[in-house]
Amino acid sequence: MSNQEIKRYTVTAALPYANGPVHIGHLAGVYVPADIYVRYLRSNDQDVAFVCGSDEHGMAITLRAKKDGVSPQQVVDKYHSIIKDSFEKFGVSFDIYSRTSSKTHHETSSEIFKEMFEKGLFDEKKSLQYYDEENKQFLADRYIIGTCPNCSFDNAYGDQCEKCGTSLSPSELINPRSALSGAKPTKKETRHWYLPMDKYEGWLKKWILQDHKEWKANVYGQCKSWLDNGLLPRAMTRDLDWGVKVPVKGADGKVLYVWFDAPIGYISATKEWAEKENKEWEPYWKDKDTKLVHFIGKDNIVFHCIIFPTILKANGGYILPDNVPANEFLNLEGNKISTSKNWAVWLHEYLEEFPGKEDVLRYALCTNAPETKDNDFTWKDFQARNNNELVAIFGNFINRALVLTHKYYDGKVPTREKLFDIDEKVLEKVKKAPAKISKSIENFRFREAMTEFIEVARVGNKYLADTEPWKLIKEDEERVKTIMNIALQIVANLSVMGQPFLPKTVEKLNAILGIVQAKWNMGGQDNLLSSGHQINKAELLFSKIEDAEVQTQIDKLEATKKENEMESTPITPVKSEIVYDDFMKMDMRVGTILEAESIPKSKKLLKLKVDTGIDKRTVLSGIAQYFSAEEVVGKQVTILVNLAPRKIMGEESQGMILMAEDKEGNLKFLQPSDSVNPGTTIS
Ligand code: B3M
Ligand code: ZN
Repeated sequence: MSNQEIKRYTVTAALPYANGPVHIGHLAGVYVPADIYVRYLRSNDQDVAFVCGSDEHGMAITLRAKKDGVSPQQVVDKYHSIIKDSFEKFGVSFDIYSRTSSKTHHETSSEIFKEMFEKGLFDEKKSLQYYDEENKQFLADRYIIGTCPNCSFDNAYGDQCEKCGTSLSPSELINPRSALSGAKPTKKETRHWYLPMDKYEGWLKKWILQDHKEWKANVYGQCKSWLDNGLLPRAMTRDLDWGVKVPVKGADGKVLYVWFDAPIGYISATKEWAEKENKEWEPYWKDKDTKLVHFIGKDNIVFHCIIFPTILKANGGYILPDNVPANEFLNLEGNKISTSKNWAVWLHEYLEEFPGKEDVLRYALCTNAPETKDNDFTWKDFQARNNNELVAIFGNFINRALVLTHKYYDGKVPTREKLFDIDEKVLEKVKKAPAKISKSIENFRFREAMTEFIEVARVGNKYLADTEPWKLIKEDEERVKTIMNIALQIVANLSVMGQPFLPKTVEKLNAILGIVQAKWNMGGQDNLLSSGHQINKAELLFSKIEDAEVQTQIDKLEATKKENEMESTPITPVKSEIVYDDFMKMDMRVGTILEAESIPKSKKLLKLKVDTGIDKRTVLSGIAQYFSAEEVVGKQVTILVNLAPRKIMGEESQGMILMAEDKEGNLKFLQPSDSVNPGTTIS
């Protein structure tokens, strides 16, 4: 669509599952780019509906509810408010942040399903599905666990093996069991309504592969491989009790497939917003002069480029997405971000720990966004972006311009006299910037757009450094007036062009400059501030982030990593049960190592002389790879003294030193917390 034909924009951002808070991966992948795009459109006076909300149905929610021992509604109520609140505080400027458990959404999504059902657009199919007799519940794929046929991991899900990543179907699992009861599931007949995706394959190939070659390569490529592999009918209903009830007779106990209802959540949210704004919602979803853009992460491409458009196409009368600029994934300190492993920087925690630094995170996530490939967030890079760019270039330039204006002119913008070549060049660069930034934003290249924006500050910084008004003031006051006037025009331009990128900073800057927010089309001009205009007291827009602040965050992640490792250590299976009398046969004592020596030809053994309190005896122990002979002398140890003597490497060993083995296989002595007499019994 050319810009002239566009009357309005509907911009959607992926509905975050309300089963956990939002983290920086969500922000970098979806919400920061979406917000930059929308703020840019609004600064161009475009009519925009920016909609989002919590995705409150589906497996993710019910599994969390089961894990937390609460109801799905309690889960979504908790996380919907955390997510909504953190987006607001961070400054993502949704027109509405709704939720799919809303009445409007249930009505809208079931209406659309019913319309399709009545048009005969679904194929009804019976199938045998795994069923949990104890819970009287059909088991969705995620609720079936078993051994992966590919890697023998014994906790693979019915749809995917988390260990080797293989996509599975429940029938492929070896020894399947119910995640609800642990029991072996039975098979029971059920029926579902399938969307015959295969029938839309030809249309999709034309609509995407021919008509949307301009889509991002990562998006186009994923769509192409899905279409090349051929589409299969996909069930649009599930045997679950949490979700939008299927509005068809005889469908008790069934709900809409979450990926049928969730994207319709964009439409429901638009309806709710339009009602509040006393507007019509239809133009935003039905008028051909509306540009629809979906912001998502790469794992949602098929749902937004193939399934949802097919639903809209089948229904008829709806517009289709003009673009779906999906980002790749953001990793954290070299590891995949993981909600379940708490390996994340949670937005609500960031906002608490870095108050007033919302734009710093926006900046760091935008300049480092995974736009074409997965990228990595590190706290050191976050600190560097803030200190070396926002403080040292952007903030430093603006502060210098403001401070010098107060120092030389009591805060009034000085007149501009004769222009020199350096002045002309600088003003020419600033004049060209808005068009460059517009092109990058309109092509969803936000990293590039941000770089072009910060370049304007670099130009200003260099202009002052080259002209040195603080030296010139002593000899050529007229010249300094011109320099400071131009510097202030550049500052005002940073306010105009900074709106999409650093909204909170621009708000502060406008207050300092004593101006109202100018529109995008004012950008590039060299007379945004008229001579004599009074600017207010300067304040620092950014402050340095110290090493200690960043180290705290790194330590926090290290602690998380240790917890995860402890949790993920496969616990050695318990040995077969013994009775009390068996245990009482063992005579364990505290012993003290008197002497120790290595044994020739053995890397593993140390020959120890141990004072057992009963006698002083020789014990051979396989600890040589973990301890030197010198360092064990004097140590108190746990020794099994009534173990029958054994010949090892030609030496007789009389007893056994008990050791603990950690997850790396290192051995640790078992010692009393305080030293005791050798021979002290252990029971
Ligand atoms: N709830 C987000 C995800 O897959 C999913 C997006 C729905 S957008 C309609 O993580
Ligand atoms: Zn596997």
